[in-house]
Amino acid sequence: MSVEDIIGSALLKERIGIDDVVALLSAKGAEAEAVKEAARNTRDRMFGDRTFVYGFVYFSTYCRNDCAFCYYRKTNSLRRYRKSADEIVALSGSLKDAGINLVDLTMGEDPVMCADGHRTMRDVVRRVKEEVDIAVMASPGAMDETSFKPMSEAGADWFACYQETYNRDLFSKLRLEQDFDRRLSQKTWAREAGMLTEDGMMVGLGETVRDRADSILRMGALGCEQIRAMTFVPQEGTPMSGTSASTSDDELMSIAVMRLLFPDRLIPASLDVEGIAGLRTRLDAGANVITSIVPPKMNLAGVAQHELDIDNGHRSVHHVLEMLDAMGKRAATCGEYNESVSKMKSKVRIGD
Ligand code: SAM
Ligand code: MD0
Ligand code: SF4
Repeated sequence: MSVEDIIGSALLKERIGIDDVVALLSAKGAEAEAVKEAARNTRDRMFGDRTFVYGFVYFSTYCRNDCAFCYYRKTNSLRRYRKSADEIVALSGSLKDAGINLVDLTMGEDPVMCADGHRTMRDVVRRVKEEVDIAVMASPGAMDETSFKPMSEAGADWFACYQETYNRDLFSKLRLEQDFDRRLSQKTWAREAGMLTEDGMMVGLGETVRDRADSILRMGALGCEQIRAMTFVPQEGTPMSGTSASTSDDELMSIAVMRLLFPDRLIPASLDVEGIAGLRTRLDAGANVITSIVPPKMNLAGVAQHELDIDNGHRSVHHVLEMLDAMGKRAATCGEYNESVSKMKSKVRIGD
């Protein structure tokens, strides 16, 4: 089938097989633009002019893991920080006041926060929920099955844990000494505990186009309400520091294909890859959530780009809202966002 025909089938909600997903992801030039245009129109049809905006609070950069791609892997030497619960509540409150819809509470697998069934992390979630009254995403890495119900009861609306790839061999080279199935189960355990879930894949770390197509289909089938693709950014001091950086083209095609195949999912445009310069291209590929909005001058880091555009304020809520306005879009209100969350929670999908 031609790319045009595959787009047509997707719009008619016909089942798209992996060969066709590979063809969409491989589209170039005018055909690639047609995929993105169809994705953008689908996004507009599903979500109108509203974009969801997520504040990012990377509250502890300590980690017990040694992921080959990550700046914060335990064997990298860097100055780490752990924010106090009071600081996290204050940061979350100021992000809410500035207009964000959700706070993404993210950490490395910090042994202090993970101890005793993630008790300290959970206390942070509970305090943010009670004192700030905002939607909360917990991104603590992998947890034991018994920690999910308490995390949900503490007030986490979302649980994010990215598989990175569904190619098991590649996974074992990236997430060293980590178990593929345990990480996959995170999404199921979170859903069973009543949370919405986010899965994600990384692009540009040695996977094939077919691997990407497979990851997209698997993430979709798993039923996660939010799915993402992020380009790998090589990090100093890691085994993958010498890997050449990719352009974001493959990420943009992945975003567009996810949107075409799974029209109602939330799909982020992360500021953590190319900073604010990468916002428009990602929204134009069909993303409907802006993530990794970070307040300046608070000594908070990004993940893939730990400094880019943070202290100059370009990843601030204010600047992002200005950019959205210039693109003829608007941020959703918290009321609108919370309504979407309630709707999604009422029909949590059980994966097939
Ligand atoms: N530590 C938790 C975990 O690993 O699940 C949560 C935070 S982790 C830093 C969040 C995600 O950032 C990873 O799952 C990965 O997809 C992404 N990431 C980390 N390093 C990256 C890099 N160098 N380039 C692009 N994305 C990266
Ligand atoms: C982002 N830096 O949204 C964040 C991070 C963790 N839940 C999200 C990868 O790009
Ligand atoms: Fe730790 Fe997450 Fe980085 Fe892996 S990706 S080293 S778990 S912070």
